[in-house]
Amino acid sequence: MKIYREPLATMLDLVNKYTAQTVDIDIEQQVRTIIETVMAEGDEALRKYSHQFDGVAVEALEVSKAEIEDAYNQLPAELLKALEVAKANIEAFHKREIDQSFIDLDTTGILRGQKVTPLKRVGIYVPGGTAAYPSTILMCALPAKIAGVKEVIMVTPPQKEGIAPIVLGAAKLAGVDAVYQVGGAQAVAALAYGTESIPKVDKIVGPGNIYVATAKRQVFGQVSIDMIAGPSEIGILADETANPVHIAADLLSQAEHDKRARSILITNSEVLANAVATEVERQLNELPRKEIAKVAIEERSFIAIIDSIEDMFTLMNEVAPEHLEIQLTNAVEYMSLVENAGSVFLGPYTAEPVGDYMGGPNHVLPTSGTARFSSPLGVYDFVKRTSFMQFSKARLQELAPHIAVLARTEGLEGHARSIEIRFDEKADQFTFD
Ligand code: HSO
Ligand code: ZN
Repeated sequence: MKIYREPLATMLDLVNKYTAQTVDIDIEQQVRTIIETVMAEGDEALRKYSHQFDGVAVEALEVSKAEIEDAYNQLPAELLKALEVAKANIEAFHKREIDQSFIDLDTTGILRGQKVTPLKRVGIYVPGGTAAYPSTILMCALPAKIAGVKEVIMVTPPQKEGIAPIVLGAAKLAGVDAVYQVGGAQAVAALAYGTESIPKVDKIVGPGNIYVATAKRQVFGQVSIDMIAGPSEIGILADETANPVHIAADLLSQAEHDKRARSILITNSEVLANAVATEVERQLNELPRKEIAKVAIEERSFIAIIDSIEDMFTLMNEVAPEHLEIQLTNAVEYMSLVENAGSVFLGPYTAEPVGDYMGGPNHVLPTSGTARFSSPLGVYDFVKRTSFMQFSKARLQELAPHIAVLARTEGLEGHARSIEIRFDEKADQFTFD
């Protein structure tokens, strides 16, 4: 693993170079065509693309309730137990995220407030193959259910041997209402516009490959989306009190996700930096997914040695990592220095995978520096707000001249009259005759 010992300014430049994003025009165009075809041809287009891209001839797009029930009943006991523990922890945390409606009655003659309403129907995209993680199904569906979403539906690419029973079992446990076997950009198009079999949704959430991500970007506006999730990242801030064997394992835990994953250690200890680099090499060779993790470690990851704790945080805030571990003494005291991070893991025993599975907070998190402006997936993603107000005649009269001035300044005479006419005696005497 590369070790840098450079001034802060040089390291900040290096970090920016790592996070530059690119757009692939060719994929943009292919996805646009797929979306237009699904809009025009509906289910027929979904079957055609499933055959072309997944090599599967799909009859019924919806997976039967009996198949889902069977899959759930056949979950190995140990796995079912693990999913149940995860569910309980995720629910306990996410219940704290519920947004309350409010009414403000503080001023006589004025009532105003905000009503929070759940989205009616949402769609979860679950990738196919080995990236079909049951944990992600819980992370997406449970907050939606807690928010009060009536219908949570799921799409996942068709498989020759049928959708994996663990995916279907996890979907049932998470309260998913219907599962459709369709993937890629065509599935996103179906969720956004609806087809004969698949109802259109208000929001699409969940991770996916570049085609899914591009499709989500293109249908945004027609529907809402959660975020565009990139490869996993972990940032670790540690000093000489941290254990290099643990830190190396944590860096590798995210590196094994993807060749484009990124693992970064920032430390003020040269001794720790060297020990972690050696440990990463050693543990990497023993990892079943070493082919993937090796590329992520060699091409996208690094260790930076920075002398002051403040500067360590400045650099990490520039990285804005999806996951941030703080392995410093009294870790929680450093939360005030954290500005940009998806989810923070404090102290020596909060290894990142605690959060991937069952710590409670969500694991669908902002990546690629987007923690600068966005948040973990949460209950708040599945609701919308509507504001309301009511004014008495006297309260309106106080504001009337100010409204009229602003309206006329904007050249909107009709706006001014709509207010002033309420104080016009002739209008008051109006009768139907
Ligand atoms: N670390 C991944 C989530 C995940 N890990 C699922 C294991 N399963 C992105 O946050
Ligand atoms: Zn993970």
